[in-house]
Amino acid sequence: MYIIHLVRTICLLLTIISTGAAQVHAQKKFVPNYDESKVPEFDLPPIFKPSSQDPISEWADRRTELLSLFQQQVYGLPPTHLAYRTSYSIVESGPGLAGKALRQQIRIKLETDAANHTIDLLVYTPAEPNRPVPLFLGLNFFGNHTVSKDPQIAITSAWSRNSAEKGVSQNKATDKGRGTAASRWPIEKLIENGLGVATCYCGDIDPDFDDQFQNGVHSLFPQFRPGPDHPDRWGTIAAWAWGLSRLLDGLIQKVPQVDPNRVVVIGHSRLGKTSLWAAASDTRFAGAISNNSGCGGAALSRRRFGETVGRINQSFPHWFCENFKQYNRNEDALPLDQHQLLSLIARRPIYIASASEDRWADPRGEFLSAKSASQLYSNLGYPELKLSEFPEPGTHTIGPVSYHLRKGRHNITDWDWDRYIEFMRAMVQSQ
Ligand code: GTR
Repeated sequence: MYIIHLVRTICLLLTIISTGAAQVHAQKKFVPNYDESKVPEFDLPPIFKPSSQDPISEWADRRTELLSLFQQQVYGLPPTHLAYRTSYSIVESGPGLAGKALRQQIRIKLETDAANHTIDLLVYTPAEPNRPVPLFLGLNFFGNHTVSKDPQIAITSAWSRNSAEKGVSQNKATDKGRGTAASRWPIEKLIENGLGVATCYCGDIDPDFDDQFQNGVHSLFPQFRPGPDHPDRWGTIAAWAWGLSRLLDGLIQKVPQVDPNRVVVIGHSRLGKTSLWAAASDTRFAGAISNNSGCGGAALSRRRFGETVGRINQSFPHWFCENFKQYNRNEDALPLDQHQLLSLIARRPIYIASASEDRWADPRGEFLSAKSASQLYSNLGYPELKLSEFPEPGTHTIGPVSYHLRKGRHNITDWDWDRYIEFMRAMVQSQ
């Protein structure tokens, strides 16, 4: 009797100890690696198919293969096979920037038998352009009304993250948010340079929280909802990218002031991951700019420097598709890496931008990815990225593959935009 009791007690103690250890393990605080000497050795998966005899002429097939791998394993498939109806209306237009610009607000209505959903696009173009202008198209974080103090800009009614600084309470945007992101959107400078700029609140396309894909554009296609049984369906980044394509449709349909062949998609941080995926998925975008996009954007996942695949999937379980979670703490098993995402945008120009203090986004990993993709551009007959080594802060180089390392923190600043204007000019001149 005594022995049985003793054995039971020992078993119970062992269970308590092991459960406790598992909990401690699960709750262990994530400690990012910022030590270059601790970056593991790894082999990058090749851009060209290794067995190919003629990789350049087979590039189109290889590209299709890589695109489908990214869809299935990282961002998730968009519902390209499902029908929807679209209508566009210009809900407001008028002079902006004291008459230097034309402001237009376009409502894009998407409808299926299940639901309907609207997205609001804000467009500024020079007041009287001689010809259709090149344009930067990018999503914003807190609503169109945050990009400028212009009182005519409609305040979003979509769910917004609470923020005293952005004037959001109870998940509703208010007047107080007007112009609070203006430093990130130098509209006047772009207009003075003869360029257009268009933006839309990302939450208008898909609110940025984990709601099991009930709202936003996901609600249009309930039969295509992602979930454990459908681990390859679109997450929020793919939904945002799909939304960017719908905005491009709207520009083409309703804004003759814009040259549809010169729309460059731009984004900062999570929206930089999105701009890369949008340009990879939709070849109508003339080029792409990724500003500090980091993990799941331009940075190489295998480096595990700063934010990692496991960490991003834990913090933002809705951004990527379910399949991407297989690679949490298991990056070497990834059948691809982010330099191949950049390769999908070739031959169109790309700009990868880092900031020197933005270690979380792994600036060196972003550079190495751009460097590796630039090898493809060179094989396709374009000049390679001019930098051979990770450069000093303050360095920039413009070409078919452009790169800069701005001094400073995670942000998008005037210094960045000055380079993007140069990039746009170079793109126009090379066409
Ligand atoms: C961070 C996230 C990054 C980046 C950033 C942002 O919290 O870890 O991947 O996307 O947010 O979008 O500002």
